[in-house]
Amino acid sequence: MPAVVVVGAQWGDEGKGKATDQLGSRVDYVVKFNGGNNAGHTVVVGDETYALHLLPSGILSPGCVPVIGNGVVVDLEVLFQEIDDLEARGVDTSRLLVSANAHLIPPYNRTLDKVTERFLGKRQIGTTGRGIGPTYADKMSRVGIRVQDLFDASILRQKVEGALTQKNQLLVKVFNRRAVDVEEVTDNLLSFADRLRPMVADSSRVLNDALDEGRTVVFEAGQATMLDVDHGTYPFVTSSSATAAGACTGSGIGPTRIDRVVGVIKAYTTRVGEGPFPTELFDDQGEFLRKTGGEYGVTTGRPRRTGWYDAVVARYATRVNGLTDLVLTKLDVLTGLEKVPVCVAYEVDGVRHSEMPADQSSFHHAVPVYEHLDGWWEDISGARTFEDLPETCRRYVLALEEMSGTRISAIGVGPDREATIVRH
Ligand code: 2SA
Ligand code: GDP
Ligand code: MG
Repeated sequence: MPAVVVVGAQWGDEGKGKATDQLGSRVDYVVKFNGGNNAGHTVVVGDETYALHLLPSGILSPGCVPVIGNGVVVDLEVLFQEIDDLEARGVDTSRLLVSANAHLIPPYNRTLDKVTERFLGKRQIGTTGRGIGPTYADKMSRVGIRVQDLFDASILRQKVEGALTQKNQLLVKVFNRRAVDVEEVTDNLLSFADRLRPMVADSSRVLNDALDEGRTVVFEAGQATMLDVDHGTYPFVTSSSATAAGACTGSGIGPTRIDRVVGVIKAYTTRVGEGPFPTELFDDQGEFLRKTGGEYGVTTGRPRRTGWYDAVVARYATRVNGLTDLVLTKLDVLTGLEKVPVCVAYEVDGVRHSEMPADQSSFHHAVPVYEHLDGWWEDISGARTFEDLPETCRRYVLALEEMSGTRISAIGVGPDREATIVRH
Protein backbone atom coordinates (compact mmCIF):
# COMPACT_ATOMS: atom_id res chain seq x y z
CA MET A 1 0.00 0.00 0.00
CA PRO A 2 2.43 2.73 -1.10
CA ALA A 3 0.23 5.89 -1.02
CA VAL A 4 -2.88 5.87 1.17
CA VAL A 5 -5.15 8.84 1.84
CA VAL A 6 -7.22 8.84 5.04
CA VAL A 7 -10.22 11.23 5.08
CA GLY A 8 -13.20 11.92 7.32
CA ALA A 9 -16.44 10.88 5.63
CA GLN A 10 -18.81 13.00 7.78
CA TRP A 11 -18.33 16.30 9.70
CA GLY A 12 -15.12 15.33 11.48
CA ASP A 13 -14.07 13.50 14.65
CA GLU A 14 -14.73 10.11 13.08
CA GLY A 15 -11.55 8.73 14.67
CA LYS A 16 -9.09 9.54 11.87
CA GLY A 17 -6.30 9.94 14.42
CA LYS A 18 -6.71 6.37 15.64
CA ALA A 19 -7.05 5.02 12.08
CA THR A 20 -3.87 6.80 10.92
CA ASP A 21 -1.98 5.84 14.06
CA GLN A 22 -2.85 2.20 13.42
CA LEU A 23 -1.50 2.33 9.89
CA GLY A 24 1.48 4.30 11.25
CA SER A 25 3.34 1.30 12.61
CA ARG A 26 3.61 -0.04 9.06
CA VAL A 27 4.31 3.20 7.19
CA ASP A 28 7.34 5.36 6.52
CA TYR A 29 5.75 8.83 6.29
CA VAL A 30 2.52 10.37 7.64
CA VAL A 31 1.61 13.67 5.99
CA LYS A 32 -0.86 16.26 7.21
CA PHE A 33 -2.01 18.10 4.10
CA ASN A 34 -4.74 20.57 5.16
CA GLY A 35 -6.01 22.59 8.11
CA GLY A 36 -4.00 23.53 11.16
CA ASN A 37 -4.48 23.45 14.90
CA ASN A 38 -8.26 23.50 14.47
CA ALA A 39 -7.95 19.71 14.23
CA GLY A 40 -8.17 17.53 17.30
CA HIS A 41 -7.15 13.88 17.14
CA THR A 42 -7.24 11.72 20.24
CA VAL A 43 -4.99 8.69 20.09
CA VAL A 44 -4.93 6.14 22.91
CA VAL A 45 -1.74 4.08 23.25
CA GLY A 46 -1.88 1.69 26.20
CA ASP A 47 -2.46 3.82 29.32
CA GLU A 48 -1.49 7.03 27.55
CA THR A 49 -3.94 9.37 25.80
CA TYR A 50 -2.56 11.94 23.36
CA ALA A 51 -4.53 14.90 21.98
CA LEU A 52 -2.86 16.11 18.77
CA HIS A 53 -3.84 19.35 17.05
CA LEU A 54 -1.21 20.43 14.57
CA LEU A 55 1.16 17.47 14.46
CA PRO A 56 0.36 14.47 12.23
CA SER A 57 -0.71 11.33 14.13
CA GLY A 58 2.38 9.54 12.75
CA ILE A 59 4.43 11.43 15.35
CA LEU A 60 3.53 8.67 17.82
CA SER A 61 4.98 5.84 15.71
CA PRO A 62 8.72 5.35 16.13
CA GLY A 63 10.42 5.07 12.75
CA CYS A 64 7.70 6.97 10.90
CA VAL A 65 8.51 10.46 9.52
CA PRO A 66 5.72 12.98 10.22
CA VAL A 67 5.38 15.71 7.58
CA ILE A 68 3.48 19.01 7.70
CA GLY A 69 2.65 19.62 4.05
CA ASN A 70 2.38 22.86 2.10
CA GLY A 71 -1.44 22.82 2.39
CA VAL A 72 -1.31 23.21 6.18
CA VAL A 73 -1.50 26.51 8.06
CA VAL A 74 0.98 26.61 10.94
CA ASP A 75 0.74 28.51 14.21
CA LEU A 76 4.38 28.45 15.36
CA GLU A 77 3.56 29.02 19.02
CA VAL A 78 1.25 26.00 18.97
CA LEU A 79 3.72 23.91 16.98
CA PHE A 80 6.51 24.31 19.53
CA GLN A 81 4.16 23.96 22.50
CA GLU A 82 2.87 20.67 21.09
CA ILE A 83 6.42 19.46 20.40
CA ASP A 84 7.52 20.40 23.96
CA ASP A 85 4.51 18.65 25.51
CA LEU A 86 5.17 15.44 23.57
CA GLU A 87 8.91 15.52 24.30
CA ALA A 88 8.12 15.96 28.02
CA ARG A 89 6.12 12.72 27.77
CA GLY A 90 9.01 10.90 26.13
CA VAL A 91 7.84 11.07 22.49
CA ASP A 92 10.67 11.62 20.01
CA THR A 93 9.65 14.45 17.65
CA SER A 94 13.03 14.92 15.99
CA ARG A 95 11.97 13.39 12.64
CA LEU A 96 9.32 16.07 11.96
CA LEU A 97 9.52 17.83 8.56
CA VAL A 98 7.72 21.07 7.71
CA SER A 99 7.14 22.25 4.14
CA ALA A 100 8.88 25.51 3.23
CA ASN A 101 5.68 26.47 1.40
CA ALA A 102 3.26 25.99 4.31
CA HIS A 103 1.58 29.22 5.41
CA LEU A 104 1.96 30.67 8.90
CA ILE A 105 -0.91 31.83 11.11
CA PRO A 106 0.23 35.26 12.31
CA PRO A 107 -1.21 36.35 15.68
CA TYR A 108 -3.46 38.98 14.02
CA ASN A 109 -5.38 36.27 12.15
CA ARG A 110 -6.40 34.65 15.44
CA THR A 111 -7.83 38.02 16.49
CA LEU A 112 -9.58 38.48 13.15
CA ASP A 113 -11.13 35.00 13.30
CA LYS A 114 -12.68 35.73 16.68
CA VAL A 115 -13.91 39.26 15.99
CA THR A 116 -15.32 38.31 12.57
CA GLU A 117 -17.37 35.55 14.20
CA ARG A 118 -18.71 37.99 16.77
CA PHE A 119 -19.72 40.42 14.03
CA LEU A 120 -21.50 37.70 12.05
CA GLY A 121 -24.04 37.37 14.86
CA LYS A 122 -26.69 34.84 13.83
CA ARG A 123 -24.73 33.90 10.70
CA GLN A 124 -21.78 32.63 12.76
CA ILE A 125 -19.88 29.59 11.44
CA GLY A 126 -18.86 28.38 14.88
CA THR A 127 -15.15 28.33 14.03
CA THR A 128 -12.50 27.09 16.44
CA GLY A 129 -11.10 30.66 16.66
CA ARG A 130 -7.60 29.53 15.69
CA GLY A 131 -7.17 31.94 12.76
CA ILE A 132 -7.67 29.25 10.12
CA GLY A 133 -10.16 31.09 7.83
CA PRO A 134 -8.27 34.43 7.73
CA THR A 135 -4.97 32.63 7.00
CA TYR A 136 -6.37 30.68 4.04
CA ALA A 137 -8.02 33.92 2.85
CA ASP A 138 -4.58 35.59 2.95
CA LYS A 139 -3.10 32.70 0.99
CA MET A 140 -5.68 33.10 -1.79
CA SER A 141 -5.38 36.91 -1.70
CA ARG A 142 -1.60 36.48 -2.04
CA VAL A 143 -0.78 38.34 1.17
CA GLY A 144 0.08 35.23 3.18
CA ILE A 145 3.33 34.62 5.07
CA ARG A 146 5.07 31.32 4.39
CA VAL A 147 7.54 29.23 6.37
CA GLN A 148 10.37 30.14 3.97
CA ASP A 149 9.78 33.87 4.58
CA LEU A 150 11.15 33.44 8.11
CA PHE A 151 14.65 33.05 6.72
CA ASP A 152 14.84 36.47 5.08
CA ALA A 153 14.06 39.14 7.67
CA SER A 154 13.72 41.93 5.13
CA ILE A 155 11.26 39.99 2.92
CA LEU A 156 9.34 38.95 6.01
CA ARG A 157 9.01 42.54 7.23
CA GLN A 158 7.77 43.65 3.75
CA LYS A 159 5.20 40.87 3.67
CA VAL A 160 3.91 41.56 7.16
CA GLU A 161 3.67 45.24 6.27
CA GLY A 162 1.78 44.41 3.07
CA ALA A 163 -0.71 42.23 4.89
CA LEU A 164 -1.22 44.74 7.69
CA THR A 165 -1.92 47.65 5.33
CA GLN A 166 -5.34 46.13 4.66
CA LYS A 167 -5.89 44.44 7.98
CA ASN A 168 -5.19 47.44 10.17
CA GLN A 169 -7.86 49.40 8.30
CA LEU A 170 -10.30 46.61 9.01
CA LEU A 171 -9.27 46.18 12.62
CA VAL A 172 -9.39 49.89 13.44
CA LYS A 173 -12.27 51.17 11.29
CA VAL A 174 -14.64 48.19 11.29
CA PHE A 175 -13.81 46.22 14.41
CA ASN A 176 -12.80 49.14 16.62
CA ARG A 177 -9.52 47.47 17.65
CA ARG A 178 -6.02 48.87 17.97
CA ALA A 179 -3.73 48.68 14.92
CA VAL A 180 -1.19 45.87 14.91
CA ASP A 181 2.47 46.88 14.89
CA VAL A 182 4.54 45.56 11.94
CA GLU A 183 7.76 45.29 13.96
CA GLU A 184 6.09 43.46 16.82
CA VAL A 185 4.66 40.79 14.49
CA THR A 186 7.89 40.47 12.50
CA ASP A 187 9.98 40.05 15.66
CA ASN A 188 7.52 37.52 17.05
CA LEU A 189 7.71 35.40 13.88
CA LEU A 190 11.51 35.73 13.63
CA SER A 191 11.90 34.48 17.19
CA PHE A 192 10.92 30.99 15.95
CA ALA A 193 13.20 30.93 12.89
CA ASP A 194 16.28 29.22 14.39
CA ARG A 195 14.29 26.47 16.01
CA LEU A 196 12.25 25.83 12.87
CA ARG A 197 15.13 25.86 10.38
CA PRO A 198 16.31 22.22 10.78
CA MET A 199 12.79 20.89 10.19
CA VAL A 200 12.15 22.79 6.97
CA ALA A 201 12.12 20.68 3.82
CA ASP A 202 11.05 20.56 0.19
CA SER A 203 8.38 18.09 1.23
CA SER A 204 7.01 17.52 -2.28
CA ARG A 205 10.41 16.23 -3.32
CA VAL A 206 10.91 14.18 -0.18
CA LEU A 207 7.53 12.47 -0.64
CA ASN A 208 7.87 11.83 -4.37
CA ASP A 209 11.35 10.37 -3.83
CA ALA A 210 9.98 8.19 -1.03
CA LEU A 211 7.20 6.88 -3.29
CA ASP A 212 9.74 6.23 -6.07
CA GLU A 213 11.71 4.10 -3.60
CA GLY A 214 8.57 2.06 -2.83
CA ARG A 215 8.05 3.50 0.64
CA THR A 216 4.60 3.74 2.21
CA VAL A 217 3.12 7.18 2.75
CA VAL A 218 -0.15 7.97 4.54
CA PHE A 219 -1.85 11.31 3.83
CA GLU A 220 -3.98 12.28 6.81
CA ALA A 221 -6.85 14.76 6.34
CA GLY A 222 -7.96 17.18 9.02
CA GLN A 223 -11.71 17.92 9.39
CA ALA A 224 -13.85 16.04 6.86
CA THR A 225 -15.74 15.76 3.57
CA MET A 226 -18.79 17.74 4.74
CA LEU A 227 -16.49 20.52 6.04
CA ASP A 228 -14.49 20.74 2.77
CA VAL A 229 -14.51 24.27 1.34
CA ASP A 230 -15.72 23.00 -2.06
CA HIS A 231 -17.75 19.88 -1.30
CA GLY A 232 -19.03 20.56 2.21
CA THR A 233 -22.04 22.43 3.53
CA TYR A 234 -20.72 25.84 2.43
CA PRO A 235 -20.51 28.38 4.10
CA PHE A 236 -20.60 26.18 7.22
CA VAL A 237 -17.25 24.60 6.39
CA THR A 238 -13.59 24.99 7.20
CA SER A 239 -11.42 26.92 4.73
CA SER A 240 -9.31 24.07 3.34
CA SER A 241 -9.61 21.03 1.06
CA ALA A 242 -10.43 18.19 3.43
CA THR A 243 -11.35 15.69 0.70
CA ALA A 244 -8.93 13.24 -0.91
CA ALA A 245 -7.98 15.59 -3.74
CA GLY A 246 -6.53 17.95 -1.11
CA ALA A 247 -3.81 15.36 -0.48
CA CYS A 248 -2.34 16.21 -3.90
CA THR A 249 -2.44 20.01 -3.76
CA GLY A 250 -1.60 20.02 -0.06
CA SER A 251 1.53 17.92 -0.37
CA GLY A 252 2.80 18.16 -3.94
CA ILE A 253 2.13 14.65 -5.26
CA GLY A 254 0.13 13.86 -8.39
CA PRO A 255 -3.26 12.04 -8.32
CA THR A 256 -1.81 9.07 -10.24
CA ARG A 257 0.36 8.22 -7.22
CA ILE A 258 -2.55 7.45 -4.90
CA ASP A 259 -3.35 3.76 -4.44
CA ARG A 260 -6.02 3.75 -1.75
CA VAL A 261 -8.47 6.26 -0.23
CA VAL A 262 -9.86 5.28 3.16
CA GLY A 263 -12.95 7.05 4.48
CA VAL A 264 -13.29 7.01 8.26
CA ILE A 265 -16.94 7.02 9.33
CA LYS A 266 -18.64 6.77 12.70
CA ALA A 267 -21.48 4.32 13.29
CA TYR A 268 -23.56 7.46 14.04
CA THR A 269 -22.93 11.15 13.17
CA THR A 270 -21.59 14.24 14.98
CA ARG A 271 -20.96 17.83 14.04
CA VAL A 272 -19.33 20.78 15.90
CA GLY A 273 -20.17 24.37 15.00
CA GLU A 274 -23.13 25.69 13.04
CA GLY A 275 -24.73 24.43 9.81
CA PRO A 276 -27.26 21.89 8.56
CA PHE A 277 -27.30 18.35 9.98
CA PRO A 278 -30.37 16.37 8.85
CA THR A 279 -30.17 13.44 11.31
CA GLU A 280 -29.45 15.61 14.37
CA LEU A 281 -31.14 14.52 17.61
CA PHE A 282 -32.37 16.95 20.25
CA ASP A 283 -33.63 14.35 22.72
CA ASP A 284 -32.39 11.77 25.23
CA GLN A 285 -31.01 9.60 22.45
CA GLY A 286 -28.80 12.48 21.28
CA GLU A 287 -27.58 12.91 24.85
CA PHE A 288 -26.97 9.14 25.06
CA LEU A 289 -24.68 9.29 22.00
CA ARG A 290 -22.85 12.38 23.34
CA LYS A 291 -22.28 10.85 26.80
CA THR A 292 -21.48 7.30 25.69
CA GLY A 293 -19.31 8.43 22.77
CA GLY A 294 -17.54 11.19 24.77
CA GLU A 295 -18.52 13.66 22.06
CA TYR A 296 -16.78 16.87 23.13
CA GLY A 297 -14.35 18.90 20.97
CA VAL A 298 -10.71 17.90 21.42
CA THR A 299 -9.53 21.44 20.68
CA THR A 300 -12.28 23.65 22.12
CA GLY A 301 -14.11 21.28 24.50
CA ARG A 302 -17.43 22.17 22.83
CA PRO A 303 -20.21 19.55 23.12
CA ARG A 304 -20.66 17.95 19.70
CA ARG A 305 -24.09 17.80 18.07
CA THR A 306 -25.13 14.16 17.63
CA GLY A 307 -27.42 12.17 15.31
CA TRP A 308 -27.95 8.85 13.53
CA TYR A 309 -25.87 7.40 10.69
CA ASP A 310 -26.63 9.09 7.40
CA ALA A 311 -26.15 6.80 4.38
CA VAL A 312 -26.77 9.70 1.98
CA VAL A 313 -23.72 11.45 3.42
CA ALA A 314 -21.76 8.16 3.24
CA ARG A 315 -22.61 7.70 -0.46
CA TYR A 316 -21.69 11.32 -1.16
CA ALA A 317 -18.34 10.91 0.64
CA THR A 318 -17.71 7.73 -1.36
CA ARG A 319 -18.31 9.67 -4.56
CA VAL A 320 -16.39 12.91 -3.98
CA ASN A 321 -13.38 11.16 -2.45
CA GLY A 322 -13.36 8.09 -4.70
CA LEU A 323 -13.20 5.94 -1.55
CA THR A 324 -11.77 2.46 -1.90
CA ASP A 325 -12.95 1.41 1.57
CA LEU A 326 -14.47 2.62 4.81
CA VAL A 327 -13.25 2.24 8.37
CA LEU A 328 -16.34 2.16 10.61
CA THR A 329 -15.61 3.53 14.10
CA LYS A 330 -17.33 3.66 17.50
CA LEU A 331 -19.66 0.76 16.84
CA ASP A 332 -19.39 -0.05 20.58
CA VAL A 333 -21.16 3.24 21.41
CA LEU A 334 -24.42 1.92 19.93
CA THR A 335 -24.58 -1.12 22.24
CA GLY A 336 -27.77 -1.26 24.30
CA LEU A 337 -30.23 0.28 21.84
CA GLU A 338 -33.30 -1.77 20.96
CA LYS A 339 -33.53 -0.29 17.46
CA VAL A 340 -30.89 1.71 15.60
CA PRO A 341 -32.31 4.17 13.06
CA VAL A 342 -30.28 4.75 9.88
CA CYS A 343 -31.08 7.51 7.38
CA VAL A 344 -31.43 5.97 3.91
CA ALA A 345 -32.78 9.00 2.00
CA TYR A 346 -34.12 12.53 2.50
CA GLU A 347 -37.53 13.93 1.83
CA VAL A 348 -37.54 17.52 0.59
CA ASP A 349 -40.93 19.15 0.00
CA GLY A 350 -42.53 15.74 -0.56
CA VAL A 351 -39.82 14.54 -2.99
CA ARG A 352 -37.54 11.63 -2.03
CA HIS A 353 -33.79 12.13 -2.58
CA SER A 354 -31.54 9.12 -2.24
CA GLU A 355 -28.48 11.15 -3.32
CA MET A 356 -27.19 14.40 -1.82
CA PRO A 357 -29.32 17.31 -3.12
CA ALA A 358 -27.20 19.62 -5.28
CA ASP A 359 -28.62 22.83 -3.83
CA GLN A 360 -28.07 24.12 -0.35
CA SER A 361 -31.68 25.03 0.48
CA SER A 362 -32.86 21.48 -0.17
CA PHE A 363 -30.19 20.13 2.15
CA HIS A 364 -31.22 22.64 4.83
CA HIS A 365 -34.83 21.37 4.56
CA ALA A 366 -34.01 17.68 4.20
CA VAL A 367 -36.10 15.43 6.43
CA PRO A 368 -34.44 12.05 7.02
CA VAL A 369 -36.18 8.85 5.93
CA TYR A 370 -35.21 6.18 8.49
CA GLU A 371 -34.89 2.43 8.42
CA HIS A 372 -34.93 0.96 11.94
CA LEU A 373 -32.39 -1.84 12.32
CA ASP A 374 -32.28 -4.28 15.25
CA GLY A 375 -29.85 -3.38 18.05
CA TRP A 376 -27.70 -5.58 20.33
CA TRP A 377 -27.00 -5.70 24.06
CA GLU A 378 -23.75 -7.62 24.31
CA ASP A 379 -20.49 -5.79 25.16
CA ILE A 380 -18.57 -5.84 21.86
CA SER A 381 -15.41 -4.04 23.01
CA GLY A 382 -13.48 -7.32 23.21
CA ALA A 383 -14.44 -8.47 19.70
CA ARG A 384 -11.43 -8.91 17.41
CA THR A 385 -12.99 -10.75 14.47
CA PHE A 386 -16.21 -10.05 12.59
CA GLU A 387 -17.57 -13.38 13.80
CA ASP A 388 -17.10 -12.26 17.44
CA LEU A 389 -19.87 -9.67 16.94
CA PRO A 390 -23.51 -10.52 17.82
CA GLU A 391 -25.65 -11.36 14.80
CA THR A 392 -27.76 -8.17 14.85
CA CYS A 393 -24.58 -6.11 15.12
CA ARG A 394 -23.11 -7.91 12.08
CA ARG A 395 -26.33 -7.22 10.21
CA TYR A 396 -26.06 -3.52 11.13
CA VAL A 397 -22.53 -3.37 9.67
CA LEU A 398 -23.51 -5.25 6.51
CA ALA A 399 -26.55 -2.97 6.03
CA LEU A 400 -24.33 0.15 6.32
CA GLU A 401 -21.88 -1.36 3.86
CA GLU A 402 -24.65 -2.06 1.36
CA MET A 403 -26.15 1.45 1.73
CA SER A 404 -22.86 3.35 1.67
CA GLY A 405 -21.53 1.89 -1.56
CA THR A 406 -18.08 0.93 -0.23
CA ARG A 407 -16.57 -2.05 1.54
CA ILE A 408 -16.08 -1.70 5.30
CA SER A 409 -12.51 -2.94 5.77
CA ALA A 410 -12.14 -2.33 9.51
CA ILE A 411 -14.40 -1.72 12.51
CA GLY A 412 -13.57 0.18 15.70
CA VAL A 413 -15.00 -1.25 18.93
CA GLY A 414 -13.15 0.94 21.44
CA PRO A 415 -10.62 3.80 21.65
CA ASP A 416 -7.51 1.60 22.15
CA ARG A 417 -5.18 0.75 19.28
CA GLU A 418 -6.08 -2.95 19.71
CA ALA A 419 -9.86 -2.44 19.80
CA THR A 420 -10.24 -2.95 16.07
CA ILE A 421 -11.61 -5.66 13.81
CA VAL A 422 -9.83 -5.95 10.47
CA ARG A 423 -11.93 -7.64 7.77
CA HIS A 424 -10.00 -9.54 5.13
P1 2SA B 1 -12.43 26.60 11.45
O1 2SA B 1 -11.91 26.90 12.83
O2 2SA B 1 -12.42 27.81 10.56
O3 2SA B 1 -11.81 25.42 10.80
O4 2SA B 1 -14.00 26.25 11.67
C1 2SA B 1 -14.87 26.10 10.57
C2 2SA B 1 -15.83 24.93 10.76
O5 2SA B 1 -15.08 23.69 10.80
C3 2SA B 1 -15.38 22.98 11.98
N1 2SA B 1 -14.19 22.29 12.49
C4 2SA B 1 -14.24 21.10 13.11
N2 2SA B 1 -15.25 20.20 13.24
C5 2SA B 1 -14.96 19.10 13.96
N3 2SA B 1 -13.77 18.85 14.59
C6 2SA B 1 -12.77 19.74 14.48
N4 2SA B 1 -11.68 19.66 15.26
C7 2SA B 1 -11.83 19.73 16.75
C8 2SA B 1 -12.07 18.34 17.33
C9 2SA B 1 -12.95 20.72 17.05
C10 2SA B 1 -13.12 21.22 18.48
O6 2SA B 1 -11.43 17.41 16.86
O7 2SA B 1 -12.89 18.15 18.23
O8 2SA B 1 -12.38 20.93 19.40
O9 2SA B 1 -14.09 22.03 18.66
C11 2SA B 1 -12.95 20.89 13.67
N5 2SA B 1 -12.16 21.92 13.29
C12 2SA B 1 -12.94 22.77 12.56
C13 2SA B 1 -15.81 24.06 12.98
O10 2SA B 1 -16.58 23.53 14.05
C14 2SA B 1 -16.62 24.99 12.10
O11 2SA B 1 -17.89 24.47 11.90
P1 GDP C 1 -10.52 12.66 14.62
O1 GDP C 1 -10.57 14.16 14.67
O2 GDP C 1 -11.24 12.10 13.44
O3 GDP C 1 -9.12 12.11 14.75
O4 GDP C 1 -11.33 12.12 15.86
P2 GDP C 1 -11.28 12.67 17.38
O5 GDP C 1 -10.03 12.20 18.03
O6 GDP C 1 -11.61 14.13 17.42
O7 GDP C 1 -12.54 11.92 18.00
C1 GDP C 1 -12.65 10.53 17.99
C2 GDP C 1 -12.74 10.02 19.43
O8 GDP C 1 -13.22 8.69 19.43
C3 GDP C 1 -11.42 9.94 20.17
O9 GDP C 1 -11.64 10.25 21.52
C4 GDP C 1 -10.97 8.50 20.00
O10 GDP C 1 -10.15 8.03 21.08
C5 GDP C 1 -12.30 7.80 20.05
N1 GDP C 1 -12.40 6.56 19.24
C6 GDP C 1 -11.86 6.29 18.02
N2 GDP C 1 -12.29 5.08 17.57
C7 GDP C 1 -13.13 4.61 18.53
C8 GDP C 1 -13.94 3.42 18.64
O11 GDP C 1 -13.98 2.56 17.77
N3 GDP C 1 -14.70 3.30 19.79
C9 GDP C 1 -14.71 4.24 20.78
N4 GDP C 1 -15.49 4.06 21.82
N5 GDP C 1 -13.96 5.37 20.68
C10 GDP C 1 -13.20 5.54 19.59
MG1 MG D 1 -11.20 15.65 15.90
